[in-house]
Amino acid sequence: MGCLGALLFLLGGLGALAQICEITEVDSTLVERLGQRLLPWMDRLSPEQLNPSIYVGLRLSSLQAGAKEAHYLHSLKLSYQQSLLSNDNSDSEAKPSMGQLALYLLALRANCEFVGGRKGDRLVSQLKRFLEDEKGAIGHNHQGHPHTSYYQYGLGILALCVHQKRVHGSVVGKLLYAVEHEQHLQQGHFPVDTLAMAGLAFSCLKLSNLNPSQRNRITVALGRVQEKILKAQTLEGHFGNVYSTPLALQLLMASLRPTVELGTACLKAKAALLASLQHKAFQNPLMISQLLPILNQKSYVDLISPDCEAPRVLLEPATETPSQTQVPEFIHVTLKVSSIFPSYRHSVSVPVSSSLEDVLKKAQEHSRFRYGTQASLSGPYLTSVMGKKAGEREFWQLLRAPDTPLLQGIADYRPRDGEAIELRLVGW
Ligand code: B12
Repeated sequence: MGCLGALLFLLGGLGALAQICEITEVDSTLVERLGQRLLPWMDRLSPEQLNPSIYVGLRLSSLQAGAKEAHYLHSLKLSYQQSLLSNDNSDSEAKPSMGQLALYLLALRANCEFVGGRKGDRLVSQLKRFLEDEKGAIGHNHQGHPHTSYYQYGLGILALCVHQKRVHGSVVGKLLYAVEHEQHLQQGHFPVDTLAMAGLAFSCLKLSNLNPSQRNRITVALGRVQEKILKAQTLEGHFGNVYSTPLALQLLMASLRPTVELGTACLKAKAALLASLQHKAFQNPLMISQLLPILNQKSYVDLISPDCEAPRVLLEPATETPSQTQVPEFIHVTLKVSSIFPSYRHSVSVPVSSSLEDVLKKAQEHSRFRYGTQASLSGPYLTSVMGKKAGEREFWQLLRAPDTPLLQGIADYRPRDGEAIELRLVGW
């Protein structure tokens, strides 16, 4: 055992190990800059742009947005209640998904509200119904898949749990089974994010003792989640990738099984995360919303009993440095699509620092390229290419040729000069 090991052992003896995975002493200017990036998104109040995750992230952070924050919650309530409680099924496309309803319930809890009353009860029933449907889709023999994902399934259980609403043991049982037989989660593309969300749901159930008959199974599954996440640590220190690390840390922070190995892994992850922050890797508001809680030593599990009186620093809008108007420099990016016939390949010229979305737009204007997107909490999601829509359990994967999947979506990724980007239809 090295110096660090000895220190951790000593802390354990003092009963302080529960805080072993906390990310403390992060430069407050760095944290404020992250919060400032959320502010412009809080002015976007149209139903497709409202994002309950932003509200949750801010409330669990050390920062606050004053009146803007209250107004944002008000808009969330209007929008979610209207679309979820209206009996009008004509625009069912626009109705929030199970995961979005779950995030909305987390947002209410982040404001120290318990969902209740006639309207609240209807929302809880809807979420329970969603979970029952998903349980049906997974099937008795666990051969099927949820229509959404195990990520949203875990999120749904977590949201009900922080509101102290019990879900049937058979619903929890499907998530337990998926973790116990990890091929179900491993097949997916982002096992660390999914495992972390399942683990957060289990932690909540365990702490709230809502499903006492499954207590032992939940404890074992939590241990397994922790072990899998630790195994997924990269040489750099991230759990999975840079963007799964915040949720992984939320889970590890809420861990009830602190060990020396965990302490060492968390220190490494903290270093990797701080390096990513310096490199401005966190621009996407959803990603920032998952990161801010851990920089304030909080996780979604803290929504069991949130501290709404905790002092938080008021965010001021970032002061913009006027950019000098220069003649834009241009870069060339090659766009490839081989999953269709005839295949497509075209080089596009765009200004430096254009997003991949700008490349797609330019290609659409100047060639036979066509694409379609759908708004999501992470930004525009690519749904179709050259008229071909991704089917159920398929998606248009973004890759840097020849074979490196991108870690960002079309709105955030900024290709470099000479890069070739492939859009590939794959199963998940
Ligand atoms: C499940 C999932 C998927 C599924 C989604 C299908 C489904 N029916 O669920 C699949 C495997 C298809 C997928 C694909 C991709 N994903 Co994904 N995905 C997730 C995951 C685990 C959960 C998303 C979710 O359900 N959220 C909850 C619900 C309530 O929110 P929602 O907005 O309504 O959910 C929808 C969107 O999230 C959308 N979606 C999923 N992934 C992505 C990624 C981007 C960039 C966008 C704009 C939308 C989007 O699908 C969800 C279901 O409709 C998150 C993990 C996380 N930490 O958030 C990663 C995550 C969001 N994905 C990520 C990435 C990078 C991608 C891809 C760009 C990968 C690639 N190289 O192609 C593609 C998207 C490409 C495209 N066509 O635009 C990153 C985003 C990082 C970032 N910087 O923003 C995350 C954080 C995973 C990670 N750790 O790297 N994903």
